[in-house]
Amino acid sequence: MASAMRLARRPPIAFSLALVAILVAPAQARAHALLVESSPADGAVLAAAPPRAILRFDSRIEGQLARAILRGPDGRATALEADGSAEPPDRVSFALPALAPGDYRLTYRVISVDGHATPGQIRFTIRTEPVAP
Ligand SMILES: [Cu+2]
Repeated sequence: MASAMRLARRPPIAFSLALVAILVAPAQARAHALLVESSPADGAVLAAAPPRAILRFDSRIEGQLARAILRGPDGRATALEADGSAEPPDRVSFALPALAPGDYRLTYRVISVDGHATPGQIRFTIRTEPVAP
């Protein structure tokens, strides 16, 4: 009786494999098209408005399918156009409109070549220009 209960408590191999698959899957899902760097960098405080935002990933992305939305200090959301078929395949750039000083949040979504989507965001601040003495 006691040995039968011990046997019943031992997890079946299929269950163990399923558990391993569950533990490993999220790591694999994160393993592609991670943002490596951006310009502006996340959290950057800039003295002047940048003409474009550039995102670089750790793998190739489908540049044509990249999307981004910029929210500025007025709260308005502006859809940005991904530009640059000439970009290296691991990056995408977005032309920015003329930006007033303030806090900005760029929300992006890119598709890696294996079809997985990577969403994310970067924040940056354009300083108010100092008054000339
Ligand atoms: Cu993938």
